Amino acid sequence: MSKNNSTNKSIDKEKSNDKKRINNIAQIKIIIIGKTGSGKTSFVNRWVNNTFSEIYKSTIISEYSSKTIKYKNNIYKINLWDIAGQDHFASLIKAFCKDAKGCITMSDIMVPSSLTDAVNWKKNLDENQTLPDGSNIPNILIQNKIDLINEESAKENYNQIKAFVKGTKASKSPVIPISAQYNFNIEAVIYYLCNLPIPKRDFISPPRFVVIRSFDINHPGTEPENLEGGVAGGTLTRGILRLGEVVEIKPGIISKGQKGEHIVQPLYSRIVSLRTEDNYLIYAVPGGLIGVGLKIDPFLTSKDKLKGRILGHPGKLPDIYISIVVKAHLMSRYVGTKSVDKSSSHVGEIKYKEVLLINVGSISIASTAVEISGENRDIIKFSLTPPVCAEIGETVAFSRKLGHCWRLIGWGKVLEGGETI
Ligand SMILES: Nc1nc2c(ncn2[C@@H]2O[C@H](COP(=O)(O)OP(=O)(O)OP(=O)(O)O)[C@@H](O)[C@H]2O)c(=O)[nH]1
Ligand SMILES: [Mg+2]
Repeated sequence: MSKNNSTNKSIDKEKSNDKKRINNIAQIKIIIIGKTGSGKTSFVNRWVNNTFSEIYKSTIISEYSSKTIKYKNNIYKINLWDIAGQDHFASLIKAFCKDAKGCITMSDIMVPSSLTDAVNWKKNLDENQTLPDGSNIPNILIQNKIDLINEESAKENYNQIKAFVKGTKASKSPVIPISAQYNFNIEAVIYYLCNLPIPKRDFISPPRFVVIRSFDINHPGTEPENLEGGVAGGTLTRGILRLGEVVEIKPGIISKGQKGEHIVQPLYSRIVSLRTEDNYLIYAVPGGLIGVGLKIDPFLTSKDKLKGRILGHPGKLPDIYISIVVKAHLMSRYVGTKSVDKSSSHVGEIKYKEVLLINVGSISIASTAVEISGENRDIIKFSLTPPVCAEIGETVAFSRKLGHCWRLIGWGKVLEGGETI
């Protein structure tokens, strides 16, 4: 047998072993949304750590936790993304819902308006993300804090919710009453999540890792010879990343030239460690949050400097654009309009030269509408500052500034990239 043949066989064997090990653990990404104070973080803390606090500390942006459980002879790793419930965080949902397999919308049984909020949060989610087959992300509607009412009122409340969601998309969501405080019915929610159909993960395409955070893990004063390279934290949306591989990060270092033009310098490095919050890995697959240890100068990764970048195999990443053309879909009303005058809650069209915030991958960037065309004036060219690495067909979300807050006004698909760098 030739040397090449035996090498190919051993690669095939390794691939099939990988597949077995990968398939052994089902990764389930769940996002938790709903009104501020409804008990999202309390639910997570109760299930993951079996703790509860009466002291209310509102979540800022989002928190990630996970727990691995065995259910019907299968192992499930449930990755929970607890999204801050305050109105002004609603526009960030796009950054967190990618690849979500299920959703929990939380309502507070004592606050009737939290139910309307839960339904609006889910609408916002559906407008930003679907399952790969185009269907909406399955949802569970939770009524939390049922310890605060008696059994009869709880039943009555359940019936009211069913009547409220009848005829809406939410009517198919199971309604589960719980008490995060008294650990009531939490397991029922988790078992429901384990029964969600497992989406197909793509292990074949070149890897695409979205950087959500980046760090310098060295303590101040560490001797140069003991310095560890920079670390990028984020999520792998497709493909497999392996220890020891050379990777490219795009856009790398962005700076400005003498005429104010953007200059992008690509970054290449080798993966020296891969880890989840509780394990070191030899390879990483889509799902969950992963830390990728690199050989690059930790200064480049400090203070989230790489946030919003894409990491993958050299030469296999999308282009970097300073403008993109998007087909836009605008919502009819603003989401989370509590602080907005009702008469002005209508989302008007995007105007020429208007500055919006665009969410691409995990980054929000300022953008100006520089060309508007199409029969419905929905084909819009945006100039971007700074440039981004975007994929044709990728979904982006737009927010408009109202008062002091950015409000989600719609989403769109990237039709083509404009100028590249
Ligand atoms: N009585 C009772 N109180 C609860 C329960 N769950 C949560 N709380 C209380 O409700 C308050 C808000 O809980 P959080 O879990 O922080 O709410 P949240 O939805 O994460 O809020 P944001 O992070 O602002 O979006 C806290 O004071 C909790 O102690 C429950 O089951 N029963
Ligand atoms: Mg919270």
